[in-house]
Amino acid sequence: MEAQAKSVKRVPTYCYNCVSGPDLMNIKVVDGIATEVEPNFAAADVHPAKGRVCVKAYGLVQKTYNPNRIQTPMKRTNPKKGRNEDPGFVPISWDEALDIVAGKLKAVRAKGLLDEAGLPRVAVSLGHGGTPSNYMGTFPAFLAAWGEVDFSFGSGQGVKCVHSEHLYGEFWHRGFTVAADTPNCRYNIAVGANVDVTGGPCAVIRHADARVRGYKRVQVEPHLTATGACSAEWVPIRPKTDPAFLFALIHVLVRENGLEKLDIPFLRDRTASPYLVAPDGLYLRDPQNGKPLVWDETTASAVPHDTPGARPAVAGAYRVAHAVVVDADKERREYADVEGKTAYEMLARHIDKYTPEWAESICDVKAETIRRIANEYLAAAGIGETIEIDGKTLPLRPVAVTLGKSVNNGWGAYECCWARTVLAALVGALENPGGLVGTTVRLNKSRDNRHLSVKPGDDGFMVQYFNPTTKEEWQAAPSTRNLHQTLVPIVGHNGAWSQALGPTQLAWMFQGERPDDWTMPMPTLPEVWLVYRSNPSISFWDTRHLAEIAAKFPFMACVAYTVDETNYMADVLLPEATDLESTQMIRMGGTKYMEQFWDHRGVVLRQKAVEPQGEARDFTWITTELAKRTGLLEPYVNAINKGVSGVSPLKGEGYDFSLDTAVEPAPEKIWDAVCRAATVTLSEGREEHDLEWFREHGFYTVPMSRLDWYLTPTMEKHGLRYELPYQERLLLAGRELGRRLHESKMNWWDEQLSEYTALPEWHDVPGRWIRNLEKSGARAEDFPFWLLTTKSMQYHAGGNAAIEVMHEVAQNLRGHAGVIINAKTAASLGIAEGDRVEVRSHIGATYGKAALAQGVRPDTLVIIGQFDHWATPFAKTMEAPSLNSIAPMSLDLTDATGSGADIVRVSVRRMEASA
Ligand SMILES: Nc1nc2c(c(=O)[nH]1)N[C@H]1C(S)=C(S)[C@@H](COP(=O)(O)OP(=O)(O)OC[C@H]3O[C@@H](n4cnc5c(=O)[nH]c(N)nc54)[C@H](O)[C@@H]3O)O[C@H]1N2
Ligand SMILES: Nc1nc2c(c(=O)[nH]1)N[C@H]1C(S)=C(S)[C@@H](COP(=O)(O)OP(=O)(O)OC[C@H]3O[C@@H](n4cnc5c(=O)[nH]c(N)nc54)[C@H](O)[C@@H]3O)O[C@H]1N2
Ligand code: SF4
Ligand SMILES: [Mo]
Repeated sequence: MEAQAKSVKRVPTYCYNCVSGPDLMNIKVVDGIATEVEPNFAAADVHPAKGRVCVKAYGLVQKTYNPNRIQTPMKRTNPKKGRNEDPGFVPISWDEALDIVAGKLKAVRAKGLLDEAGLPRVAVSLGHGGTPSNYMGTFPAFLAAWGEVDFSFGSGQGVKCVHSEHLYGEFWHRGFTVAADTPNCRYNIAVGANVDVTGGPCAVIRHADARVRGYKRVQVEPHLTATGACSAEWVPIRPKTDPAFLFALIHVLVRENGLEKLDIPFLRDRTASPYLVAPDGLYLRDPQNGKPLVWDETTASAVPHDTPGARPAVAGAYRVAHAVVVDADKERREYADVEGKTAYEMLARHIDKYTPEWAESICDVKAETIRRIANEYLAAAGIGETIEIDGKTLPLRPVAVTLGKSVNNGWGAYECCWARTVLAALVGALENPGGLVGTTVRLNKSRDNRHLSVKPGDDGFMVQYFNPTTKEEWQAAPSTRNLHQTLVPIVGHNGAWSQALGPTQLAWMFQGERPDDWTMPMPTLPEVWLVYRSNPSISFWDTRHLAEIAAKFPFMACVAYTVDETNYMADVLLPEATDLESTQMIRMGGTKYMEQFWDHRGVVLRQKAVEPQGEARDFTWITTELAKRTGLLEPYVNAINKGVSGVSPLKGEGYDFSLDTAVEPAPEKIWDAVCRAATVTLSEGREEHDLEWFREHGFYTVPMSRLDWYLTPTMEKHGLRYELPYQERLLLAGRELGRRLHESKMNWWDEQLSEYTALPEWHDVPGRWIRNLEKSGARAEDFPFWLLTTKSMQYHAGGNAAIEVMHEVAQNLRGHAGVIINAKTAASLGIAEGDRVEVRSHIGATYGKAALAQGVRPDTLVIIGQFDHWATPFAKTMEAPSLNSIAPMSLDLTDATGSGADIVRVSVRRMEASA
């Protein structure tokens, strides 16, 4: 075919369909038709995966030519909405579609951005871990021009993503997402972190190289994932007991090995270990300046933590002549001749009871295994070793505990995140080469450089932007439907990310029922709901019910690829030019989730390799039309000029590519300006490249030092400490939040308040799921199994479920589109390979084919991915089961950060063979 073709070209572009991107590729285009996805070897020297993409990207050709695509704007003709109501979508012109949407938006604007409940009249839902922003062109500039928007209605990204890690990781070490420093790591305890499957080609190559080098990965997970299979050891832990396992590891380090074997300089200088804690559990502070006190070994006296020349004691208890503590609401208490224990001492005493023998019965992991793993971890940490990086000598601490999304959410997640970060701190592996490193920040600025987010704050720690819980400032009337500022201090208020990481299930649940003692304004429905690349009716919990709630929204417009279970309720569908048909420039390089750690940073262009199908239009064109039709052209172009959608401001020192705010800019004009501004800023004025240049070259990078991978040198530079191991701030935030809620006569968040502890205690985490089903009237013994979910290499959440070839390749995996059951368990239930089974929870049932395996705990079932589609073309014919159809949305299963886990108690039985 190539030989006879008139034209063959290779178009460089990116894939960013899952959060592990961007990855670089070429699209082979033969006579105007995309025929193949190929690596972009021109990027081999800069891209960590050497210019390669994963299997999912190879589906993009079929995605483009999928006959089931929405190819013209559509409007709904059936005013009734619901799963059993055919929407009656009919094609309309772009003019009509844009006028309908802009008309609704203008009507809203005329009434005011906020409604009578004080909530934004417009809500926007974007899916899959923020990846839509890599496809929605200038839409962020439109949102900026618009003003208040509610991002409350989540899709499962956020609260069932790696949620607690996002919040606590960013709080402790600016690690919105946290990874091992794999290229230097020697020992990785991966607790449900399925990174060979989910980390994309950059993670796969890093871990493969590390294996060759001889690193050891211990996979702690109830079933054997591909990641587990590629690990040195698999520890099949009982679901939801991971905090106990991790606490026992700390016990072995602290109680059985002791401080002398740990990284004393790191604990002393970079953590709050020496801070003295009063008998009431608060930091002892200097009566004059309020600074936390430490015990100075050189003068044998209590001094403020930042006293020059002091040598703080890490362990021990000391008598302090005079000190104060500052409790919730700034209540000050004075102490004379009081005993202060160091924070490390508090930890050591606290962890005493959590022995490996204690953990064994909870986790179903042998005490000797736990003890051995802890000791292997400590030995591999090589405390005292150093490494030279770009001319600087840094500690080398090649050990890391990594956490996957299912231990990172819901009850137990705080304990897991705390324990693994403490494990890193104890051996000096936190943000040092070889150890545990954050990849990016989202709740803090600057979002492109987490080092710039490190600024001195209170008590010798980094500045933190908690939502206020003081009497004067607490947000008693929520500003969003998921109550993020009202209920979750740690999520902060940094724009869309803080909002979207609020307890999004509350936004859904409280549209139906609210707690009896709800005293806040009644939540309203948004008047306009915009949805892009997100399918909450498949990806959330209790999805059948969720779809019914979505059906009540008065007006919904979706930028759509195919019909799906969420936009089935839409009033207008706008067809978008997809991955290979449209243009956008984004940043790449630096450090970014999941394991993108580069030696370069730069920008990459996604470009129109082929003409859009049908009447599909570039999202930037759609956005500009909406801005024009809503009268927001000027603020919209202004936002673009400020760099809201591009990668850098279009005007800066020594350059000016800014666009005329009075003129409607063509998409090419916008991206041309962005290309120029990006290259001028990246090269510090040395180079300027336009859109034409990028069409040929694809990307532009400048070198970056690996020193930027690690935060500790920056902390050192500022003389700051990590806020570990003791959590006074969280304790006080919880106390104040409790007072505010109780003053408002609300007790429905009390269970969540119990999570605010300075040193987390084990509580019966798995028992919460059992109590939840009993509370709803079901009997625990009727649901004897755990049902979990896991991801597969072939799917990015539900985003490519409509692409047939993905299903075809996924069939090569055991258990895809089925229910994975331990072979012995199956035999005892009379279930054979391939039998159709019913998996039932207390809220419903889901059906699929049994896939028998040895590599899964006898008490655990697993369903891969998120399926059970009923509207998405092709996907709905797959008859694949889904955990989401039968896992409840519940306040009881929501933790203090507002997240929940993908897990539910179930029964399983063989369906009678049909005649
Ligand atoms: N059972 C189970 N549930 C899960 C998970 C799990 O592992 N198992 N994972 C959870 C996690 S971590 C996350 S982040 C969420 C993600 O869940 P969501 O945030 O809902 O994201 P996706 O499933 O990727 O959304 C996909 C939607 O985007 C549409 N789409 C795909 N390509 C295009 C395009 O080019 N243009 C347009 N306009 N639309 C497009 C698809 O048709 C689909 O409707 O799911 C969560 N839910
Ligand atoms: N191929 C692919 N890659 C992706 C995505 C995708 O959809 N597809 N999505 C991206 C996104 S949005 C995210 S959030 C990340 C998620 O990345 P991961 O967290 O690596 O994703 P999962 O495959 O869901 O892995 C979670 C594992 O936890 C296990 N697990 C469940 N319950 C427990 C428990 O109680 N204890 C322990 N120890 N393990 C448990 C599950 O069996 C599962 O294998 O992946 C990203 N990368
Ligand atoms: S890992 Fe695969 S799907 Fe995700 S961005 Fe990279 S190439 Fe695309
Ligand atoms: Mo996610």
